[in-house]
Amino acid sequence: MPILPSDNSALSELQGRHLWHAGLSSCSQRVRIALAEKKLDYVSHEIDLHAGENASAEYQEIHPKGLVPAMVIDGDLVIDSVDIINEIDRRYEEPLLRPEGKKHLKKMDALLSRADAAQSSLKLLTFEFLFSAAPPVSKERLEAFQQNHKNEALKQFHRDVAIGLSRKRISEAVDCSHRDFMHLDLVLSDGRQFLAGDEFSLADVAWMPNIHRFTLIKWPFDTYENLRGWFERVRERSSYKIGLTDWEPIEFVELVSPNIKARALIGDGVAAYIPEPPLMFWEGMSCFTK
Ligand SMILES: N[C@@H](CCC(=O)N[C@@H](CS)C(=O)NCC(=O)O)C(=O)O
Repeated sequence: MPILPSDNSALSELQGRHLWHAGLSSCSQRVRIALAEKKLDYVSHEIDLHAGENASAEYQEIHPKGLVPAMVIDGDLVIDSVDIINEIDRRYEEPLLRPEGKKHLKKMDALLSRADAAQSSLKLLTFEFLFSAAPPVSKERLEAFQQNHKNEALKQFHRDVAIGLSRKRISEAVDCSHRDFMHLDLVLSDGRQFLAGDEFSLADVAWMPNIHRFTLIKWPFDTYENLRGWFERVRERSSYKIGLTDWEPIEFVELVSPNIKARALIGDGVAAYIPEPPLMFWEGMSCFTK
């Protein structure tokens, strides 16, 4: 159900497009890319996740799970990035970001569900390899988050991160991501230009931030040749700059990059967790459906 019923009258009275989002959030990047593809402007409400702004009472009245992104379009609240980009495409048809024909549409939807399911691995690996390369969040901030946020699963995740993620969880997340990348590589192996066919679609929008994120943590993409070629193509689009890199805090990326490289050099980078030998094709099934 993409449009959420909301008791918040301040939201239902909002006209136009309003987006609550964060610069480095991959789910927010999806939505900004879709908006850029459609050349749609919006009122930006930036939420500083690092400062724990998503734990404020005010924000939790907007997004019931206290996550970003959330979007209001003419008073209708939509959460979950895949639902938001679908809703944007449904409301604003030009250019249409879905292929024609039921069969292709079904394939695009499957790729969108897979991108949605990939979020938990992406998040875990982001905290493990990207955020851990930055100075730690203060104890006071962690405690305030635990006190103020109502999303128990999210709070548990932050507690797990604070004490250190287990090798098993890291390996599982790496394994799931590797399956996804093999699957995407296979999908592209028939020579198509984009994930759902020869036209750019929401499937590309959904996966662009994920591949970008894994490049930041130095995931070795050499073995997925088709996927690498696809990423080279999509990163040329203006929406990649407008929706993604323009919002990425460059100082943060520059700060963590040497630490990520150093961790890789001592043999504990993300590449060290990729299963060896590579999984077979038939094992490229999503972790979500397995
Ligand atoms: N399924 C949701 C996932 C949203 C989500 O996990 N958002 C992350 C940022 S990408 C978040 O808000 N994290 C807050 C936190 O870790 O405190 C979507 O696609 O929008």
